Amino acid sequence: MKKIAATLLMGSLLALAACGGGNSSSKPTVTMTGDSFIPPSLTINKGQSVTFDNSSDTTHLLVTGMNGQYQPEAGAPSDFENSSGLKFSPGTKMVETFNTPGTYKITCTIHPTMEETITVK
Ligand SMILES: [Cu+2]
Repeated sequence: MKKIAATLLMGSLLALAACGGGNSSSKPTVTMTGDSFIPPSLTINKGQSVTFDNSSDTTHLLVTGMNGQYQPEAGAPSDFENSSGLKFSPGTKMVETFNTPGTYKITCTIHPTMEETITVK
């Protein structure tokens, strides 16, 4: 009798552990250093949000496009869709949602070497 109870307990503990493992718990984040994005590319699902985290001590102005040049990209979050850019002061974080499948390039008008590719499936 005691043995059965112990077996049941072990079973439910294992089930809890499996549930709490958290497969989808990692939130997509793009971190800005002084002159680059980490990681430089990211694949997400339609409707997912990406946290843009400027943990550097430099201001970044993000737009869609490449090589520091703004280029309109249909379907990208509207915050990136203007030539003046989305301003990230040092220490600023913003969350942007990608609702339309596609491949989006994001660059910084101050640091043209910064290029991020976000693929939305
Ligand atoms: Cu920058």
